[in-house]
Amino acid sequence: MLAYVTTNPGKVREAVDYLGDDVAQLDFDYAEIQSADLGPIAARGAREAYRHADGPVLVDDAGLFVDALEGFPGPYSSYVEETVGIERVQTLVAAEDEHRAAFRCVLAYCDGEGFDASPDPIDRADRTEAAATGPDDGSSAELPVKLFEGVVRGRIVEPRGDGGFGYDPIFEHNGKTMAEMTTEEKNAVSHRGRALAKFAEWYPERSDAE
Ligand code: ITT
Repeated sequence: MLAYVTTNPGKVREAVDYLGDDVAQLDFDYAEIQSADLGPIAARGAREAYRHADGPVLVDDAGLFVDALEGFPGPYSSYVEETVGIERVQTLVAAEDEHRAAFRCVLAYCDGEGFDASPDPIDRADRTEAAATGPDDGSSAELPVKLFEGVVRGRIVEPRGDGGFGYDPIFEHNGKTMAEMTTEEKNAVSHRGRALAKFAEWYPERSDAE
């Protein structure tokens, strides 16, 4: 059983729809470090969650990156959704000439073991961002983490649709907002769906080897 680490039930719905019942939510709120990239945040979270769960974990860190706002809210998407709200993000972007944006998702897998060389990025905690987080507690900084990334491009529009979660009502891709899509339709094109596809291709070999 693989623990999908998130406090967000919307993410779990999409992960279970894609990966099936071999995954279960682990409602664990890991510390999110400050970084302009999602990778180091997810990697650090995966190490903390692995220590907590004592078994294989998959951490999901995502965000909305608006072109006209130099990628804002990016890694701060959760805080911005809670404080400002998605309607005001939409108003802010509507005032700009450029409405294009990207959703990004990084899945970080950790099971305490190392990884063979592969095209997917592996975070060994030797990044400068990791160094910037200050002294680690020393117990797991060396744990390798494998990262799977997915991106979808679209544009910010007035809210439409009741499905999905978070910024979905204001993010349009191919004429539909993500809140107007079923979970399956969203997974077929979304940042999370693309990251899950990469993970799902790799994971069977790993779990067979256990
Ligand atoms: P966890 O950290 O516990 O997983 P979270 O919702 O805070 O839950 P993130 O930090 O990854 O997760 O989310 C960043 C923000 O982006 C948050 O406001 C989400 O609602 C939003 N978000 C993430 N994935 C999304 C998606 O597929 N569609 C719409 N909004 C999404």
